[in-house]
Amino acid sequence: MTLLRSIDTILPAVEQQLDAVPFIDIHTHLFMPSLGTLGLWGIDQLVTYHYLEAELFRSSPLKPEQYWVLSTQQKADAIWKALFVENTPISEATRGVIAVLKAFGLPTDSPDLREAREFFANQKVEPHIRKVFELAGVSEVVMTNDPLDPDEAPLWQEGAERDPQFHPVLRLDRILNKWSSHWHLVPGADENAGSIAPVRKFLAEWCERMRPVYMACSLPDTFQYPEQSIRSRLLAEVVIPACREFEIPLSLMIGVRYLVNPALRLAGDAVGRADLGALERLCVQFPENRFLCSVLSRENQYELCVYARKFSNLMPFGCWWFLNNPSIVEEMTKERIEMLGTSFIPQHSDARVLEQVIYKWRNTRRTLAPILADKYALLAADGRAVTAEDIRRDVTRLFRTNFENWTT
Ligand code: RAT
Ligand code: ZN
Repeated sequence: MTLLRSIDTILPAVEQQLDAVPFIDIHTHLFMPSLGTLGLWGIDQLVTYHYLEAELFRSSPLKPEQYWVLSTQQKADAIWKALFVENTPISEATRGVIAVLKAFGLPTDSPDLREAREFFANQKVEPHIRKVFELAGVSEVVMTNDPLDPDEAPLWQEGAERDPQFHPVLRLDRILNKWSSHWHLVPGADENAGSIAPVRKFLAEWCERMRPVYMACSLPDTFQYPEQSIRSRLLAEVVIPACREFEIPLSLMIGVRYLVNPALRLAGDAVGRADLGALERLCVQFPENRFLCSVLSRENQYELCVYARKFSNLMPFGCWWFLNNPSIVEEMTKERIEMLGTSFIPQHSDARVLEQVIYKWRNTRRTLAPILADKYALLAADGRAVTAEDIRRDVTRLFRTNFENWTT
């Protein structure tokens, strides 16, 4: 096996392995085909992604109230005109749409979306999904499945057909963050969650029905544990024991400031620095549980790495939402490698629209190649050259086995 010593030989080898290893996308908002219309795909959905909706109002006189009454096609037309025709699409989210169009050989500088619409209208969803995964270099994606979503729950109850490329996740936001408006949907539960047995039963039934690879919740920047709240009690007495019983991790996505601008709806959330002492206490109090964790604030990233060094039941993952920009991904990934080696999960796509996995994973590979290559070059300079096999093992651990080992 050839020893790679200089950056000139290391970088192409890293690029080759990043291309060759199929990744597992550990958090998306995509849906398996049997969940039908919940799954978003195609040009109008790509262009009306909430990241782009947030950008629209910075480059168009349109007001949110004028925008929300439009049809999806009209919304996409407004965004295309403002962000792609009248302006150069150099932001991360706009550039992503361009990369997807290019991947399918569609025009990237067209004055309208006609040709792209025609192309997507001619695709059959199942083969299209397989093609998209292939282009993105992902073998499987992990969904976000909410048992209290009135559109989704009945489909599971009717026995939605499984798809080996889509793994379910039991999402708990409505239970943990919005109990007061959802408790009545949990049979036998009460408003104060005074009796926890019905909630335990509810989660157990859903775990058996869905067979999730983990449970998950997004949490505000103000998240505290422990505290005097229904959420804290449900976490300690229902969710965490259920994760132990079903031997699955709990994923915590911490740091959202919900709806700072309600007029923007899904695009109206912002970010805040969280007190990761709450995470420390969870890791200490529940050593038998495994926690996946992604924090939204740039200022929290370093602490998350330090905690991961202290607690082997904590797995940092992803560069999430406002962090998924090359400059920040670079900074975070270097820091994580320096502090954790390969014992973390560098990225997930958070795709809401199928074809987004193409650009998000290409961008991840592009950003990560020089970072990994630099680390190997430093290692070689310090006395240990690497082989293509070493690189493959590391890439596989980062983008596959760290997740597989935690969830199976
Ligand atoms: O990145 C996003 O699209 C956010 O809106 C959230 O969905 C976040 O990823 C979450 O899962 O809560
Ligand atoms: Zn998400």
